[in-house]
Amino acid sequence: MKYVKQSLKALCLLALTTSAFAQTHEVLMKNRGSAGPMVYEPDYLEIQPGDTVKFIRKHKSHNAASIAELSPAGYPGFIGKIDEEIAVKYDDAGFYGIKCTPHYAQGMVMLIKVGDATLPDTYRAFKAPGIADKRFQEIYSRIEKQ
Ligand SMILES: [Cu+2]
Repeated sequence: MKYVKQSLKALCLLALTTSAFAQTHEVLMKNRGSAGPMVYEPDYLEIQPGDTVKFIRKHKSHNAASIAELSPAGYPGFIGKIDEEIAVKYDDAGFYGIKCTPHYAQGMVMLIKVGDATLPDTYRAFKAPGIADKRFQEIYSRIEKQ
């Protein structure tokens, strides 16, 4: 019985440490993917507050930058340099739009959901340039079906 109790205690400790560990999620910046040319893969992530997203340079001439209109109020945002592999930590719940600065209108965008959040109506109403709008609307309808 003592052994069982100790095992349970160990299991609980393990569970606690696991959930306390922030994760790092990798997103590839690519010239072409399954969704067509100029993509992030994946184009949608659900992460927990404290997690980090790392943008990996699979192909050249891309970056990752926040989209002011598709960020929670007060978010300072960031702009990665071209070909820079940046790691961005997300502490606050909400939805965060990401764009590749040179390929924004070509639809190189993605969306990150942090923690518990509801997609704001302003996101859906916002018209991103070129193909980016179509890709965002497609991501939104995918979220709705979940
Ligand atoms: Cu790009």
